[in-house]
Amino acid sequence: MKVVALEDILGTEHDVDGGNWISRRLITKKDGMGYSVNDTLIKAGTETHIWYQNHLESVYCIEGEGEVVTLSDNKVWPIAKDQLYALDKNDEHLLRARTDMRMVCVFNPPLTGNEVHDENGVYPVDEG
Ligand code: 9YT
Repeated sequence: MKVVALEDILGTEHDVDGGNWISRRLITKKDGMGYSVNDTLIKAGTETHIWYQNHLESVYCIEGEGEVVTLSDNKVWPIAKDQLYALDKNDEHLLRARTDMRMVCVFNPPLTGNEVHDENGVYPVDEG
């Protein structure tokens, strides 16, 4: 059993600034859970290209609103507080934040904790 407090993550290497977003990595690979959990803030007015080719991600919005555009079909998915979207097909997408958004993000396989997107919006495979 363990308890992780957000305040203990702030200012550490697991408090990652991705530009359009700030991701606080609460549970990472080293915790041995088989998934990772982030508390992520998305900045109002931003659009982020994301394509997690190596991870499945569920994203639960607990504050704010915006939309996701899936690029395979150009479908627009409005997202608001208390809604979760699951990128169950490694979907390439745009994330647009109309307001500041706060998201709980779960990744399988787990993030090591320090990842930022590459130029294609991808996190690398962890070979470790
Ligand atoms: C919601 C989303 O995918 N934002 C990008 C950051 C990423 N989810 C993270 O590492 O927290």
